[in-house]
Amino acid sequence: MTQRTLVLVKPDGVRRGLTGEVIRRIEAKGYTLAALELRTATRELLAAHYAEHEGKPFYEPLVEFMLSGPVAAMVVEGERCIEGFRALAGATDPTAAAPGTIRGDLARDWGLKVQQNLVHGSDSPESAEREIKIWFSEIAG
Ligand code: DAT
Ligand code: MG
Repeated sequence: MTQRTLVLVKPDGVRRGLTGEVIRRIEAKGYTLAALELRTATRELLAAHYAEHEGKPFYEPLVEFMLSGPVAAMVVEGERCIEGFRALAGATDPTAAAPGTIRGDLARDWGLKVQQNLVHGSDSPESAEREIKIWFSEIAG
């Protein structure tokens, strides 16, 4: 089942020069890029993107962090790539993320800043469809 998923290299990843490393891992896995753009998010875009987390204690710091610099937004395509990219990314908490994963190898907990975990990947087909519409309305559908 070929799927599309929304992947973001978050501002920490772009700042640290890890965009290429994330893309390398995606391509090495056999997935392809259907869209790729360096972009500075807005509060409105992030409110839509992170709607499920609104009201949680980490929501405001997360949004501020996501506004702190450009993100590399991409649509990744491939067989079961939604689950597949989540496996490549590793656990949300970079300290707990397994070695071999993007977060496990490259991210660390910068003092309770779990949000600085380098990448985002959609967590379900419904999320992927919703998020691709938010970030890449021109190729959604
Ligand atoms: P994921 O990015 O693995 O899908 P999520 O959707 O639960 O994780 O949360 C979105 C982001 O919010 C996550 O990448 C980092 C941040 N976050 C989640 N839980 C957090 C927490 N307990 N403290 C601080 N930031 C958190
Ligand atoms: Mg999530």
